[in-house]
Amino acid sequence: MRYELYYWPGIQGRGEFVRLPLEEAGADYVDVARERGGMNAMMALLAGTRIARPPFAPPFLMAGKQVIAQTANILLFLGPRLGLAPKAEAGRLWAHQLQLTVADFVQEIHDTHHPVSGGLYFEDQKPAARRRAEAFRRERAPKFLGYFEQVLARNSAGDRWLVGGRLTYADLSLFQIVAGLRYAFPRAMARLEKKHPRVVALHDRVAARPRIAAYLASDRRIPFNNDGIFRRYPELDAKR
Ligand SMILES: N[C@@H](CCC(=O)N[C@@H](CS)C(=O)NCC(=O)O)C(=O)O
Repeated sequence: MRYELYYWPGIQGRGEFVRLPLEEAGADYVDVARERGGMNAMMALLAGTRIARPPFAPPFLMAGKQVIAQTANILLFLGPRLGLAPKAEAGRLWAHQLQLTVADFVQEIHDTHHPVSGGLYFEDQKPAARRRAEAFRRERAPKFLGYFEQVLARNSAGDRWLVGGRLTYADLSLFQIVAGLRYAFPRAMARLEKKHPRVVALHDRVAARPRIAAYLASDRRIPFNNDGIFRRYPELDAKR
């Protein structure tokens, strides 16, 4: 099966949570909008009227005739096919539950620089962004990271992975969260990392996996930049 991923070509964004499992599994996939003519193809699908079950927004995945959108839903679909989800239903739901929590976290990270509207420039919502980012750094980021730290600590199969004793797509997403927070909030994150050693160790474990390390070193990994979810605006980070 050749998967077709449709996502904005210049950013990691939410698409990265899908790229990582495809890369870890060595799956056959095309990052369509990064190919010649691919952006037109994506826009045509989004604007078109032919798809009976249309996606609201990228990322979306084409798998044969199926069109699947919503990041967590794409991963629910891909997880078992890529060997990155448990076999039993309870385990699959647990991985999905964690992924939905990642989605909430991602939205709150996005809202630090776009607290009023995604349709406005950051420059047009700076005072609100400063307030939102401060609350994020002080309350929300510690709450989310603390939650994932606890999930690791309570895992009866050990604290290497979030779900049971094997890597799942949820671990790849938590890796991406840590990498992104390091980029966006380097000062706040340096402090937060000390309180979340299991989460940081999981990040390092994922980064060291051969296929992930090769991907991160390749030009398929788009560098972080200030158009994505994780943006480096020094005024939104801690002062020191
Ligand atoms: N809940 C969706 C959110 C999708 C989403 O917000 N996609 C962004 C890019 S990361 C987008 O293009 N949004 C366009 C819009 O909301 O109008 C998911 O997790 O996939």
